[in-house]
Amino acid sequence: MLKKILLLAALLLPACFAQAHEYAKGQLSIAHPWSMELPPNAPTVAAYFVISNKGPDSDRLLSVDSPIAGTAQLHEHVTKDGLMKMQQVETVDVSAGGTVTFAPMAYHVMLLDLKDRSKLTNGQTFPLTLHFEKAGDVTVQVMVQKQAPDDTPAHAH
Ligand SMILES: [Cu+2]
Repeated sequence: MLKKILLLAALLLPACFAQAHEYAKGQLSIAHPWSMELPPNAPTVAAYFVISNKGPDSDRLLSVDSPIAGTAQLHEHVTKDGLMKMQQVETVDVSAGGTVTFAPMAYHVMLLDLKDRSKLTNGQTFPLTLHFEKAGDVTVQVMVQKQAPDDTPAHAH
């Protein structure tokens, strides 16, 4: 019974209200950066977010970095010979008026050579800086969660 009430309360709350965090720089906005909580010995950690470009000009994500990792790469998921795998990409284009979703099984930031695991548990956040060709640098706080946000990958905002 209690569970039902809690579920109902959760449904009545707009999903974004409880955990919305969004960053803006120039024409760009970066919505809800998050990462899945992993076992403490996980060799790599992935980060996800949604980039929206509200302006008339295209932009490009050139690279990312985080103080918690020695290396941060941009990755994509591809299907090759019937196998799903991920591979590094040089840059990610964000077209004028476009949206690029970083999500499991899609584009993602891969953090390797982890230096500080203290922020990698549920409810914590860690900084991630995105370097854009035109908008410049945007530092966001990545929220570590046990589960993917309900509205992944298509975030209404
Ligand atoms: Cu990856």
